[in-house]
Amino acid sequence: MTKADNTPLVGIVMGSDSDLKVMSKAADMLEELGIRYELRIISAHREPDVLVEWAGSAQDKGIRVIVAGAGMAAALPGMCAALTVLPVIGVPLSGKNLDGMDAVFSIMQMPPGIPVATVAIDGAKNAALLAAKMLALSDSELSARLKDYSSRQREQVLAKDAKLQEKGYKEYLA
Ligand code: RP5
Repeated sequence: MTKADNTPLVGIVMGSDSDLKVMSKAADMLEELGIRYELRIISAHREPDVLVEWAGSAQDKGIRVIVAGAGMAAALPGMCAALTVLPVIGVPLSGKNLDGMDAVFSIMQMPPGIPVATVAIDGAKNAALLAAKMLALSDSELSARLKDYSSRQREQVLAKDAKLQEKGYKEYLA
C-alpha cells in the first residue's frame, strides 16, 4: 500500500472522550463503506491551539470532509469551519443536561459566511453517510457502494414487513 493509500479522507473529531461512544458510529459507517478516516479527540475550548493546528492542516494532509461532534456549548464544528475551507458536518451530542438542544443551537446557528451542515442529535452515522456522499461525487466506486447500501436498507425493510404480514404484530413483538 502506498502512502497515499493510507491518507485519511474524512477527519472525525470530537470534543471529549465522553463523545466517543456516539461518534464511533461514524467510524463504523465509514469502515462499512471502505472510507479511510482519522479519529481525534480535540477540545475547542480546552486546547484551542491543538484545534488550530489540526483543522488548519487537515486539507494539506488529504482530508476532504470533517465530521465534528460536540456537546454542550459545542464550539468545535464551527471552529473547524472557521479554520478550513473543507466542508464540515456537525453532530450535536445529547450530553447530560439539556438533551442536546444546547449543542443543536450552538452548531446550527452559524453566522453567514461560515457554514456547518448539522445532522440530528447523536446523528454520527448520518454524518458519515453525508460525508461519503460528498466524497462519492468524485468517486464512482464509492457511489456504487452507497447504492448497494441503500439497496440493503430497502431489502431489510421489505423483509420486516413480510415478517409482520406473516406473523402479525403480537408475534412480531414477542
Ligand atoms: C464538550 O463538552 C464535549 O464535546 C462534550 O460533549 C462535553 C463534555 O465534555 P467532558 O466534560 O465530558 O470532557 O466540549
